[in-house]
Amino acid sequence: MRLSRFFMPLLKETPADAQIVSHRLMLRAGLIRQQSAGIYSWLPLGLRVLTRIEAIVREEMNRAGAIEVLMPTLQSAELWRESGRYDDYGKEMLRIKDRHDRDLLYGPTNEEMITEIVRANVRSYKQLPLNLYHIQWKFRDEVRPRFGVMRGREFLMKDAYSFDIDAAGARRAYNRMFVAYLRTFDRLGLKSIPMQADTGPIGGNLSHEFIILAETGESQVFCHRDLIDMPVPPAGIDYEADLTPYIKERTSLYAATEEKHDPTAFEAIPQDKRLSARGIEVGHIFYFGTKYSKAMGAKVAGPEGQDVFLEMGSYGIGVSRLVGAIIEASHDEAGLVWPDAVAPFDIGLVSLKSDDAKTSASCLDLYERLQNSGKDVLYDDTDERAGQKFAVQDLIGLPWQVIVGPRGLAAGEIEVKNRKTGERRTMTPDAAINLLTAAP
Ligand code: 5CA
Repeated sequence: MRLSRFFMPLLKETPADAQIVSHRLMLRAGLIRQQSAGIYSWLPLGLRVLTRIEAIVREEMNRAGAIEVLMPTLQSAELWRESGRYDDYGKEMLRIKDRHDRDLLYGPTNEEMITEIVRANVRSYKQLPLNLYHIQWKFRDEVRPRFGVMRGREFLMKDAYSFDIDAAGARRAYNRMFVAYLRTFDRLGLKSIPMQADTGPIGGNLSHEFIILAETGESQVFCHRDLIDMPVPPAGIDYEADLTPYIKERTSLYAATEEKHDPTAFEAIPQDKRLSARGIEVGHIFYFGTKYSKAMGAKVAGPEGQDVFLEMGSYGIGVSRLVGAIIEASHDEAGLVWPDAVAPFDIGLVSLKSDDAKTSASCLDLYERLQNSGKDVLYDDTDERAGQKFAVQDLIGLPWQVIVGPRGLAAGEIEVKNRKTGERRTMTPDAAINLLTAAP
């Protein structure tokens, strides 16, 4: 993509009402634009990041055996009256009337709708287990939307729902999601810690929040320090195998959010290993048994022909919140520092003199060769001055910068900068291609 033809509206001034660094940087680097409180447009750079996160979430869900569907954002109030949550949900739910005066709502979550789909289509235990998920916009009329996409009113969520014939099966489904979540956040360059958590309006009595430690996080959390660097399950993990030993190991050390905090258990941890910190909740998994299946009559024929209510769990990831969480974990004074896996482009190619024929020819050659080897390149072909171009590159935080100017070219060299380490090296264009297209 040529910058001269791209749409990347940067802000010069830091927006006064943005309180945390991720929100400030998302606005300054033109990732999002606020449309109303807690409601954002995703501009091209932001959308590219969001899409890449979504792809990783999808890949790990599929690998764990979940199946993708897409449910609508608007739901009928009737479904929610069946579960009893239409009244319980209160003001957080956005309620809408259509032209026939029917009650609709903008979905804050989808337990009811997915239960209806499974109730209508699954008749026998032989069709189980089943885990269905979608990645869809949600609306919650939060009392205090804040910190940009961290606590929005409209936000993108991955929500999965598992259906099993018995509690043991449901626990296996829960364990699979537990492992898939650790892998997903690791691939996004984040260290997540599963913590015992409150189930709130979703229900049930077993749940884990996946927390990223960050000073700006909204949750107060308590845990054993050794959890921070625990290894993550490998890509080849067998999801059909018994994952219990793995989950046991992961949950053997104390980790809880404020609502579930047990000071006695916490103080039993050696003092130098106690961690009381702030965290961002990027995912939340729940086991709630037959709460929805009983209320909504979702049952199947069991092995002996008897009717059995479905055992269920639900599993959420805050996809749009993750953009903010990744930035909180990875930035510096000059701007964003994207992990390779989610960067909006792999490389920023900077021409130091766009009106110089040799420089332009060299840039174009690099641009084409890098793109042909599968790299996404943002080519700054504008006629801004060099200092300004460097500041923009640092602000948008692409993993690599390739800087091409007449003086270097006269010596047959260009410059390559690693955004994360700040290291700059001069080399020939061929050496740069080799470096940047080497397998990650
Ligand atoms: N139905 C369940 C699981 S699918 C559910 O809704 N869980 S949840 O309420 O915990 O939300 C799942 C995830 O969505 C949270 O872990 C969080 O990362 C994200 N999330 C929740 N509310 C917001 C919000 N207002 N803004 C941005 N992300 C949010």
